[in-house]
Amino acid sequence: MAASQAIAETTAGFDAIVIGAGVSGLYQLHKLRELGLKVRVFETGTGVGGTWYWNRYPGARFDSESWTYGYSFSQELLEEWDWDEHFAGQPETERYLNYVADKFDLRRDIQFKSRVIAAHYREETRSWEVLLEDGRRYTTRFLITAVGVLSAATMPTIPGVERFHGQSCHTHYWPKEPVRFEGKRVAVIGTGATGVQTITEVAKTAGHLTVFQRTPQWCAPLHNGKIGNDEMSRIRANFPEIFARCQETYGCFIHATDPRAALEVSPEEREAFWEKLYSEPGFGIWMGNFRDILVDRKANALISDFIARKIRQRVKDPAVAEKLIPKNHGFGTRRVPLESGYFEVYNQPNVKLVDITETPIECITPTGIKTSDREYEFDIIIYATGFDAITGAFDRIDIHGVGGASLKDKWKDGPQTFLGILVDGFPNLLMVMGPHAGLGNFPRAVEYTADWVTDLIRFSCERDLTRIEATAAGAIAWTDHVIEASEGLLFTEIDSWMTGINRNVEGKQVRRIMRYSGGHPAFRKRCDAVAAEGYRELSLA
Ligand code: NA7
Repeated sequence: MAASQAIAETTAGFDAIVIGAGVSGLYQLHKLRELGLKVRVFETGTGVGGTWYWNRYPGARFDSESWTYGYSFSQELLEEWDWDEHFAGQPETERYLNYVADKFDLRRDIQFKSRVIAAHYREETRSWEVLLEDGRRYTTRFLITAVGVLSAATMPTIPGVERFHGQSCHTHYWPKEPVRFEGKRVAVIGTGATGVQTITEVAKTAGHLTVFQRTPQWCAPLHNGKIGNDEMSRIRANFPEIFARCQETYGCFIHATDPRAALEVSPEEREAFWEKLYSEPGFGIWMGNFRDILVDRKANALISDFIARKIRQRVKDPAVAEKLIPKNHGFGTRRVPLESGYFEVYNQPNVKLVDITETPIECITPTGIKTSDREYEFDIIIYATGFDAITGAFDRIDIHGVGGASLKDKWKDGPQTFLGILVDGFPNLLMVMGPHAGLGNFPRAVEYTADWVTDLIRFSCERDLTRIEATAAGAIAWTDHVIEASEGLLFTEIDSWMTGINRNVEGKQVRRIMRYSGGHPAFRKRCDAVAAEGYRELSLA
């Protein structure tokens, strides 16, 4: 780059800077362009896709139906794109997001290999100064985070990780070049949704696979399948109904909670319903189950018992089956991993399960892993050890608002936001899928939130308003409401990324409410009301 160009860039002012070119960032860019704004997206990676750019690990795929996950905003796009599988793998999804980026000519406003490391609000100019890792600085009126909820990967704090001489990798940072497992001794640490997918795939070809499990999971079958031309035509014809249904459900999935309670129906009816759900594709067993399984301990114990029986049927060695059945949390109180033959993996002669609650890992050695009872030698160690979820990606950027206040400090005892979109004390900062927004079928919520953000910016531009901020009272009220909405939900009593726990990160050992649990329809209703009343609940100047 010529020096003059570099200087020009250093001083360039944007109307909006978006951090991240994943599902949220791409759509937000497209929307802001419609307003005619000067927008720049900064993306750490060398390509678009976010989650679907980074997570190339073996077996990475959707647990959402592909045709409910794609963007809904463009009829043309819906007509042009054919999904290959009901639950697309990472390569297909990455191809899709690249197709979207090309179709809408998004790349010309995306700056790749550009990690944002700091953002400081300047009151004098009502703008943000954004600093990249390579030292370049930019200014912008609006700063929009599209950093994802599971993008700050965390390595385990096991001594010796850096000493291993073989190949090792966190699943999130999986290399673009294929990794071969034939004849290799492979270890996987971690059995969350990622570990479950990785283990199932690696076990197919590894010489030997050893799984180091700390907490087993209540996994349920994915039942993936190919989508033929006729089926894709039928899906396409149904898109209006499909998206309308997603709008009505709690998590924006096609699966809606069954209005019955597990404890109201006869044991036979209950069992038959669960058998049906277990045999059907996708999250029905979690999101389309009886209304009480995630709030009532008895109902939860019954569904947990049902799934435990399934695990015992599928795993031949009863001792191994017992190790694979969770004992410290009930079904659905952590994110349910969907699997395609996961439990059967443990019937293979080339797979061994190590329960590290019995024999803890002491260290990683140059040749493998040492537990309390023996040393293992490996060629490859895979860390499927998860993320500093929801606030982690924010914590990794040095964000300062009015008077130099740090966002990380503000959120040290848990996030405080208005609608998961704005933060008091941080004017002109807007978050797409920030903390205390609802989780679920991500793109459905992304489209709504990015539209809401765009409408707010349009409203401000039309009125020459240059400072948008949540009020402290508004943020307190939303935070209280988020906490209230989670009361009685069994997941709040369990350690997981959904309650902000990550034992590998300092300060993330206390359970917190990290997301809005009132459901997407309620979330949208509240956001719609704020907009309909001319954003009077915000401080605008
Ligand atoms: P998760 O669900 O947070 O799983 C991480 C796994 O790694 C989990 O089994 C952890 O055990 C384990 N872990 C983490 N640190 C260690 C150490 N130090 N030693 C041993 N085991 C460890 O992350 P995923 O990537 O699987 O899934 C994240 C989300 O991405 C997923 O829910 C989907 O929505 C997509 P633990 O359970 O903490 O005992």
